[in-house]
Amino acid sequence: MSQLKEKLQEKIQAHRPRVTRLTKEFGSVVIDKVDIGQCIGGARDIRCLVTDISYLDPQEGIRFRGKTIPETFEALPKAAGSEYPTVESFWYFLLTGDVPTPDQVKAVEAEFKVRQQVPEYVFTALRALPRDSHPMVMLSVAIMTMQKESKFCGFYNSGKFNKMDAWEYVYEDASDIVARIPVVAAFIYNLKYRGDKQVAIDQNLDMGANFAHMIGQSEQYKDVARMYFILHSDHESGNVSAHTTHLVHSALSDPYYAYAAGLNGLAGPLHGLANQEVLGWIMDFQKKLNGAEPTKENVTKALWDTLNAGQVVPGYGHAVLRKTDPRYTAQREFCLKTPGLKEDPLFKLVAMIFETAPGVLTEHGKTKNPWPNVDAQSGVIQWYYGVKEWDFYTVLFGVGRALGCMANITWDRGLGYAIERPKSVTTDMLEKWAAEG
Ligand code: FAM
Repeated sequence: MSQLKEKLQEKIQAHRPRVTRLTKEFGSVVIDKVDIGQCIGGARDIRCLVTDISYLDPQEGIRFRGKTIPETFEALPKAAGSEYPTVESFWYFLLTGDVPTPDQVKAVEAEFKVRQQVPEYVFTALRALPRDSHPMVMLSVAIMTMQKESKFCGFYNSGKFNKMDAWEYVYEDASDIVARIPVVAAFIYNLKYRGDKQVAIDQNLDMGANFAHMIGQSEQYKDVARMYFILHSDHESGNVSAHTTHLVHSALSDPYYAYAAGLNGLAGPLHGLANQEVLGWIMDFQKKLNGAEPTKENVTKALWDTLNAGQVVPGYGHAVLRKTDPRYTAQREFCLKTPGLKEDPLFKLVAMIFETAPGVLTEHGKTKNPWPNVDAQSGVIQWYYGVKEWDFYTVLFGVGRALGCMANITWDRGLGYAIERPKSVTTDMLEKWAAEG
């Protein structure tokens, strides 16, 4: 058993009695109530999910295992020659809640090198798809194609399945998916945008650095990849991709089925696809400017044009957050400290939208949160480094999100969470309860 798996076993075993006690002794303690608005309005704010991987405070933003984004970056061992941690060290941290030692990180890196071999049939399947398929379709298909590798499914069908050990097989699948997904993403990028010019894995590089290498990127982009994958990993469990993954896995569908479903949710424009939409919005705006300088006035007009056309301003608003997303801030700070990037015209335009959009959205008066979310900033960095194919941006999100979703379902099985099955009601019932007050 690997060091990480052993540590995880220890943590899961220590945690199980807490859940048993809560269920047995305190199962009827009320922690929320539901109104008609929430029932019709997407279950907003209802407390009915549990996860210890991350927690989202509306004012403060995300905490991974109790740490804010700056605290997480500060605490974790860094990649060689970099001020950013490796994705592998973050994976250890998300799964166990412990900051790993450099040796523990090395062990995960070595484990990922073994796991990251993607079966050749996955590439054959991807090449058989129409080349103009959206890259999120390709990513989802690749994950589904690998389902036949599932160790969890094998365990289930072995006749020896039991609830206590099931998490170990989820952990195996989860680790395989996390290790392989950047390799698949790089393959898709090279297939779609670089004439199928494929690059072999560099066995000496950590996950983020190897992804940069495989898509033909610069030394600096290695940190971009590390930062990007970590920032996009988890946002507690109610968001569409995390919740879908949890829901599908709750039926004991294996991690491949579950994460492909999560990715399909991430591909929606109100969720992960928003970063692609942001770039699309900006490019349309620049086209309309026809060479003129962007100003506060013309940005304001463009924002109102979007709103008056009944569309949302992509990259702004959030279901839970009520302040600027710290994932936006982390990326903005990266831009500000990177020579060249802070003078980049696209960065300046995004910064001007940041100055303008909250006021416009407040005046518009609909959104509960006029501040930017993660997607408002992420495309700028990719564009600057030459990853200009913006329909690929959600794939990058999907690589990062695998970390959170896979850590979550490993724990779901460790703690034996039930199949999810909320209750539905009819409109007649709602009207009856409404009349009764
Ligand atoms: N532009 C215009 N209108 C907006 C808006 C925006 N950016 N954000 C919210 N609204 C509207 C929303 O459409 C709703 O209008 P109706 O009452 O006519 O339906 C109203 O404001 C109230 O919505 P809310 O309660 O503030 O937000 P929701 O919780 O319903 O939705 C989002 C949250 C994220 C789906 C929504 O803010 C949105 O559509 N934002 C733009 C898309 C985006 O950036 N998504 C990415 C979210 C991100 F964090 C992620 O998942 N990656």
